[in-house]
Amino acid sequence: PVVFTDLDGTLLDLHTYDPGPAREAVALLQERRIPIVFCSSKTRAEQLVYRRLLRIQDPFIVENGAAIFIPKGYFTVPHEARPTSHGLEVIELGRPAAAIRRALREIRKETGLSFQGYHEMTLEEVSRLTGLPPEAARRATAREYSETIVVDFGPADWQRFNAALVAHGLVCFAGGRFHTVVGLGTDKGRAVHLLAELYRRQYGSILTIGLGDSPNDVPMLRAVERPFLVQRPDGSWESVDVPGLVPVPAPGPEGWRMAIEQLLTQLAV
Ligand code: 2M8
Ligand code: MG
Ligand code: MG
Repeated sequence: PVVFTDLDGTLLDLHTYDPGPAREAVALLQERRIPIVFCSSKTRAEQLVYRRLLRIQDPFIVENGAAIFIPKGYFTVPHEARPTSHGLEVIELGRPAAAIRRALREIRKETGLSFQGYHEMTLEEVSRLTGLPPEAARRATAREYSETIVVDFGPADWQRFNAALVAHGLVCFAGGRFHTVVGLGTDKGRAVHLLAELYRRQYGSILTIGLGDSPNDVPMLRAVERPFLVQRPDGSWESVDVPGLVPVPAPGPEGWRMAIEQLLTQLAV
């Protein structure tokens, strides 16, 4: 098996960014040598910190499916990836952040809509908005293939904004609290499909598991055989349309722990 998981609001508490009770379940997977693949809108810099914290050494998917990072030598079968820093190789699926930021400025001029991207805020503003300490806020702004934006649109403005994005070859996904813009055709599901294929080339058939909490997780949940949806902090589930979805009756990391325990029980029989 391979576990693909969202971070914020799923493996990590949406507000404290802490894995809390999920740590026990991470350890259970690690004892069984089951890979844990982060699949999040978080950046490479942010995910490196959580990999270190949880001692995870598996590949990871950043910025809403825009790139896959693979430790050098992790797969021995050949695949398309180019070397980068931290002993990693990268498969880039999205568009460069600079081009996305440029297009967003043009869209603002064309539509007159008002929205604000991380790169247009000070570090203090991003820190206050996200609740991340300044150093972590800096890692969130170190975006390579996306831009997180803050918007307050009604339905009509959303329609105009989405149309403008598509015209510029972009698309926007709703995370737990904000929206993140990536290149059109980029989503968590596409990256999961590609990475699952690399696992299959290496190991033959594998069971794929997915855990998420938000609309941007839907493509990932649709791409796996066992999709789990954890609750929001208020105890509700995001309304999503995913065949075979298992709603977990607990929020964030507590739900993550329950889902993994349930999975391991099923795998044991
Ligand atoms: C953004 O991600 C969250 C989680 O899904 C969201 O969209 O609501 C990203 O900018 C991420 O990089 C950042 O760490 C997070 C902070 O809450 O916000
Ligand atoms: Mg989330
Ligand atoms: Mg996320």
